[in-house]
Amino acid sequence: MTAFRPHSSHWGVFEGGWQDGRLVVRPHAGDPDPNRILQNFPDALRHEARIARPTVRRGWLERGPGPDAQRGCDEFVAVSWDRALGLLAEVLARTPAERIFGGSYGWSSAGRFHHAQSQVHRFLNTALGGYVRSVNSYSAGASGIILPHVVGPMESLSRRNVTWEAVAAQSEVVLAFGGLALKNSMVAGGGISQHIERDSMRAAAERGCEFLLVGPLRDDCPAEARAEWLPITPNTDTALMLALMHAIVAAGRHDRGFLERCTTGWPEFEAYLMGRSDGQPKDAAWAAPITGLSAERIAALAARLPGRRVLVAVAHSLQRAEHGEQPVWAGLALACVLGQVGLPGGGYHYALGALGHTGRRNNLVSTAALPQGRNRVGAHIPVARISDMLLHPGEAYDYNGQRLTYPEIDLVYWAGGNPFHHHQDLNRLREAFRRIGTLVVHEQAWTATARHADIVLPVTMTLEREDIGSSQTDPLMVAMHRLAEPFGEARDDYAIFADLAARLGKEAEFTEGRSAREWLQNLYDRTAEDMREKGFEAPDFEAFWRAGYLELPQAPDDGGMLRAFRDDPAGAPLPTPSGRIELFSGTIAGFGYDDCPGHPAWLAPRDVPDAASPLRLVANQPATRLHSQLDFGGHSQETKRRGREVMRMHPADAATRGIADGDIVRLFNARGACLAAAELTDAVMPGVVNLPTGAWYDPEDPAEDKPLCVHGNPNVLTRDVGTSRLAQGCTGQLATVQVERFTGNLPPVKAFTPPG
Ligand SMILES: Nc1nc2c(c(=O)[nH]1)N[C@H]1C(S)=C(S)[C@@H](COP(=O)(O)OP(=O)(O)OC[C@H]3O[C@@H](n4cnc5c(=O)[nH]c(N)nc54)[C@H](O)[C@@H]3O)O[C@H]1N2
Ligand SMILES: Nc1nc2c(c(=O)[nH]1)N[C@H]1C(S)=C(S)[C@@H](COP(=O)(O)OP(=O)(O)OC[C@H]3O[C@@H](n4cnc5c(=O)[nH]c(N)nc54)[C@H](O)[C@@H]3O)O[C@H]1N2
Ligand SMILES: [Mo]
Repeated sequence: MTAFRPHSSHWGVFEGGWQDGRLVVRPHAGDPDPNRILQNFPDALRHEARIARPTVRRGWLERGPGPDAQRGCDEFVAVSWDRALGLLAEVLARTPAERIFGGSYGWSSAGRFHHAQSQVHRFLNTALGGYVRSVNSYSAGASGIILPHVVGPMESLSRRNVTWEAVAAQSEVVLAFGGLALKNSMVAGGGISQHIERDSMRAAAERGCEFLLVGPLRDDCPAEARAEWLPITPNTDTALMLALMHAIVAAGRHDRGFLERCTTGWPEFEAYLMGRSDGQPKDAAWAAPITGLSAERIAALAARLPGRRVLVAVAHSLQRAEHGEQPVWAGLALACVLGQVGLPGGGYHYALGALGHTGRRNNLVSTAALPQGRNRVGAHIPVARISDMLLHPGEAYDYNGQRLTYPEIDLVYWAGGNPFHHHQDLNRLREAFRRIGTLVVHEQAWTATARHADIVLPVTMTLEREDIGSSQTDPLMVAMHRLAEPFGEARDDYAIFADLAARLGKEAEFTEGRSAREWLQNLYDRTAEDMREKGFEAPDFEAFWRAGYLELPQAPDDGGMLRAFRDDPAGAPLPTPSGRIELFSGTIAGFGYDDCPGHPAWLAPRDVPDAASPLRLVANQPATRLHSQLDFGGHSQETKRRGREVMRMHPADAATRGIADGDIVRLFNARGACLAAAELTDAVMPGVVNLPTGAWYDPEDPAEDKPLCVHGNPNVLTRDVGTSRLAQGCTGQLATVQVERFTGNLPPVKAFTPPG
């Protein structure tokens, strides 16, 4: 047994050592509730799915850059590093920065220096002058745009807001739209040393706090919360929120003082709510058939809320859907009607428990990040519009009050993300990638994105390099020691970019003359200096590295922006045009979008079940991994059945289709089809099926137009349309599908076998 050394990941701080030639991973001793995602590491480290050598697609090698329908079904040729980087430097040198898409969205790994997205952005800026970038996220595409218009920056609602400590001590009711699933709070970007959610919910429930879970899946709240489940038809939460507000106002139990003092636009919104502006009161009888909850149940729920310390929590998932802006805004309005905004344990929390970042205190010092240099290209897209951009260059579209035009792209550069995991309508994405000249991918493993690339460069896994792990919402800074030698010929992203920069005559600009170790020291020193300036002691780099950990000071739980505003609306106004919470927004109304009007509104979705696609698919975050990362690892694999991802459905929906537990099923709609293994459970409401994201896309015959994914990636089924003209966010959480028992010969899963 070798000594255990510290390392960190997005799903937890841990220590690793070697025993009998095998990596052993044990969670950080201080973590009260570690998770098993860590156990994906040992098998993944030397798995055959890892990329061993630089590789070039044969068609690109022989014919050069250009549109190619072979992309995704061609052969690959292994080449030397010198040849691969020589070819790449040549094509980069002759491609104008305005024609390079370097958005490179993705989570990559936890270390702050080897963070691949920062590396690729810095490289493109320093060596080439810039790139077309992407803005916003797949996580919070709609909320990231609407919240600043109506209340303030998203971080002030998610990361600096009501804490779990306050929930445990003070909340009386937590009304959780989309739940508070422990599987989700396992994860925090940059690393997490303490998973506190389970104990916080247990403490709150034991004190008598009521958790109300509004959502299609019963297990979106842990047993410790003792939650009451209100199974709601997906994408109808806005109707329920409106009906709750209607009932509270009709009973005269709304907090008029708060609405008067802290909001603007209540009269316009109230006229809509009560039906004076459109003739339709948004009452419980109206909402019942929309939401699938009875009018009595809605009325009873409304009666339970006023006068109590209620926290309205809205999950990210609600806004990753058509008109996703509305439940985010309507939830805020509901919290205003209840008047608890800014009080300890009450009010409004966006994305509580969606990640291990929310509901926490913030560090007093910031962790230095790799400087990214200056991007001289102004063009950008909302991140989820990538296929639209590649398929429709030169076309105009609406976004947040602007009229933008999709740029023409020749080369796409990806490091640290997996668009064949994160994007919707993968058949359309394949078509989009076939239009460009060159797709470059840095990857640790043969993901579908790598398989669709022209130049594939093997990179080290986090375990194979040193780094610093840290996040603004976790007090532990971790000296991530190297635990293994690089796989095959894999190199660090940094080393690859330094080599490329040298070939482009820009090495000094990119590296500033520093080795990776010297960058770590540089980043650490900036945090240490910040600490010392604030009166705290900080060891020098060598001492930090030897100790393995540094505890960072944290700010007190002061309730953040909303508390300060409630206490003094005039003295601490919100950063909105009125300085208040906007229940009617003149700015948004002024854009004139029919799919996002000037106040929260029920807008019936277009994507609703019909005879061809009668079931609603919930494509949520997976419990056994982060997105697609290390899907070939031990923990992710042990939960598959017959090698397939598991789709859960209600026994009643299974019975009418002759599906038994464990059967292989085919999910399909107009956009595509995939296989999965069925699990029957009444934790899923009738009419809904649940297939989480993250199973690697695995086309049975990649040469086909819309091949069957034999493994269970739900993004072959989801729609590639924006939330609205306001935010153009991703709508991948939901889709409509049909499901049938699969009776053909079961095709093998090839996703983890390297391409020939
Ligand atoms: N249908 C549907 N789709 C969704 C969602 C949904 O709810 N439903 N959720 C969306 C959300 S919220 C998100 S955030 C996205 C996530 O989408 P992504 O962030 O793209 O997903 P990951 O699987 O984390 O991709 C990270 C990739 O980086 C690679 N990687 C890890 N470390 C390194 C490194 O050091 N260097 C390099 N070069 N590569 C590295 C991993 O192997 C992996 O392939 O998915 C979105 N997609
Ligand atoms: N284990 C693990 N944790 C993760 C991630 C991961 O990949 N793995 N990804 C992380 C990332 S990047 C992000 S952004 C967050 C995402 O955080 P979320 O988007 O909140 O997470 P999801 O699991 O997609 O959705 C939460 C739940 O919302 C419910 N839901 C879906 N549609 C609706 C609806 O219309 N109404 C209601 N009321 N409920 C609905 C579903 O039942 C689902 O389980 O998760 C993070 N946490
Ligand atoms: Mo996300």
